[in-house]
Amino acid sequence: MGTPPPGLEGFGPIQVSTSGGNGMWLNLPPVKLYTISFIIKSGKILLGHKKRGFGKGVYNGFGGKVEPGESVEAAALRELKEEAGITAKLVPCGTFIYFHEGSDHTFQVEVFKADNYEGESIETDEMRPEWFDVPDSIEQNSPIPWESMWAADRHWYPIMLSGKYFVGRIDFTETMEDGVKKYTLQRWWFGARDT
Ligand code: 8OG
Repeated sequence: MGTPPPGLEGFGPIQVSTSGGNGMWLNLPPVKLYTISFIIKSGKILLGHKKRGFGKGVYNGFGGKVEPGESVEAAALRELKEEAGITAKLVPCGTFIYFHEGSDHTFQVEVFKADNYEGESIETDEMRPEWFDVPDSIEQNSPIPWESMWAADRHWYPIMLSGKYFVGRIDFTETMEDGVKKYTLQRWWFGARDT
C-alpha cells in the first residue's frame, strides 16, 4: 500500500490505497492516451460487451485511443458516440496506467463518468450495451460480471463507484497459449483522491 508505484508521480496526493500481486514493477516506455467512459444512472451502470478487436468478449465502458491533436475529453465523447450511440456530460473520475510486456508504450487510460445521457444506447459493430445493477457493496456475487472484465477492474470500480477520483497502475505479464497472447495480472496499485 502506501507509496504510489513509479509512473504515478505528478498525480497528486493519494489517500487510500489497495494493492496486490508481486514482483518488480516493470520499466515503463512512453505513454499513449486512451479513454473509457461510464454512464452510472439510477443505481445502474452501462457497460458494453466488446464484439471485436483488442479486449474482445470483455465488458467495459466505452472508449479507445486519443487521436493526435484531439483533446482527451473530445476523444471520450467521440468514442461514446461511436460505440454506444449516445452523448453525455462527462466528468473525469480516474486515471490509470498499465503496461504489458511486449508493448512499445505504456497505456494511460483517462476514465470519465456521467449520471445521465442523451440519445438511445444502441448496439454497434464494436459493442453491445447492457445495464447492470450497481451493488451496495462490491462482493463476489456482484451483478457486475467481473469474470468477463479486465482483471484489475474489480479493484478500481469500488473507488469509482464511491465517488472518489482514483489513480492507479497495473502490470501484466505476457505468455503465449496455443498461439494466442495471454495477459496475466502481475501487480496492481490503486489509490483515491478527494478531488
Ligand atoms: O481502441 P481500443 O478499443 O483498442 O482501446 C482499448 C480500450 O480498452 C480503451 O478504452 C482503454 C480500455 N482498457 C485498456 N485496459 C483496460 C483495463 O485494464 N480496464 C478497463 N476497464 N479498460 C481498459 O486498454
